[in-house]
Formats: sequence, C-alpha cells, structure tokens
Amino acid sequence: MTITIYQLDRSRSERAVWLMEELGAPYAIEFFERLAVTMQAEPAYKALHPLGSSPVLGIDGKNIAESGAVIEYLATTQGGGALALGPDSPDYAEYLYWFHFAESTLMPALVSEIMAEFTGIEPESALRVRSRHRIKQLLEFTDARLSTAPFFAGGRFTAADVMMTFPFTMTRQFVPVDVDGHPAIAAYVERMEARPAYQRCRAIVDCPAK
Ligand SMILES: N[C@@H](CCC(=O)N[C@@H](CS)C(=O)NCC(=O)O)C(=O)O
Repeated sequence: MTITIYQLDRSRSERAVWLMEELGAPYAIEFFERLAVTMQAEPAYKALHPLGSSPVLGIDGKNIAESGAVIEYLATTQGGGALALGPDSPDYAEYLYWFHFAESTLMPALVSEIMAEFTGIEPESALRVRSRHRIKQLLEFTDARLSTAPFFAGGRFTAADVMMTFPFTMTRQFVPVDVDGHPAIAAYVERMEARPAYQRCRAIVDCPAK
C-alpha cells in the first residue's frame, strides 16, 4: 500500500505526518503552500479533492479527506494499529469521544473566532462574545479531563492525542488560545511537543526540503 500525505503549509495535514512518525510507518509526502492574504490552499492543492481543504491523503492513488477519516484510516491500517483503541479496550469510549471532540466541537469553535477576526467582525460583537464564552467553556472542560489522565483516552498515547493536540499548537498562530490559563492543557502540550516523533514532524512540516 502506498500512502501519500499531501501536506498543506500550517494545516491539519500535519497530524497525519505526526501519526506516521509515531508509528514508524513508511509514507510519501508532497508539500503545498497557502496563498498570501486569503490563506487559502494553492490551486494544486484544491485540485486534489473536490472540497479542496487539508488534510488530503492518497491511498494507492485514491484521495480521501477529512481529518477524522484520515487519522482513523492511518491509525487502524498502519503500524499494526498500535495507536488505535478498539471495542476490547476499557478506554474505547473515551478514545472515541476525544478523537471526535477535536474536529466536531473544539475546532469549529476556534475556527469561528479565526474567521471572525479574518473578516473584520468587531471583537465586542455579540457573536464574538458568545464565541469566546464557548471557547472558554471548552477549554475548562478539556483541562478538567487532562487533570484526571495523562492522555485523552486514559493511560497511554493514542491517535486521540494526535487529533487533540493540533487545536492547541497550530491554531494558536491564528487565534489566541488560552493554553497558559489552563495548567493541565499547558503541561500536556509541553509533553506532546517533547515527543521525538512530534519533533520529527515539526522538522518535516516547518522546514520542508521542497
Ligand atoms: N473538518 C475539516 C476541516 C478542513 C479545513 O478547514 N482545513 C483547512 C486547513 S487546516 C484548509 O484546508 N484551509 C485552506 C483552504 O480551505 O483553502 C477537516 O478536519 O478535514
């Protein structure tokens, strides 16, 4: 099976790189830029999938998109499934919950703030005040989870951590995310960033030899 990660600069596709580095599984990678000002993906990236957003994963020449699908696909088919939990695990429900919370609840809340900022909506508009209140609630909830377990699924690192770290790392470049005001999240992000595979991922995606 040939896996190709189509890596859009500063985007969710870096999760796929990190996961494959954690698994030590082989993959090819191609790099793409964002356009200046709009930050949209360059046209060559848009051509990879009808929706044109990152991530896009090539599987033997067939492309799939959507972070959850991409990461679940890789977690279950690569590296012997070492970072995926199944129904036989006592942590399965927590694994599923946090795996999906990342893109179904947390990222949409953060992205709505990013979009409001980019489109010039007043910071004190009712929409943005409400949005910041929602983000605060989500961060407190996440911090509480990380106060009870070292990883999102429980006692060990899983693909749920790959899903959940991105909102606290890359997203911070676009919108203030109050990581420091949430000590359990701050300590967790530090632990994730210290992982050798995460650092290899950063070296690959931040300084690509294009
Ligand atoms: N829920 C989707 C969101 C995809 C998404 O919005 N990706 C952003 C990058 S992180 C993107 O491609 N932006 C550039 C563009 O749309 O041109 C997923 O997780 O795959």
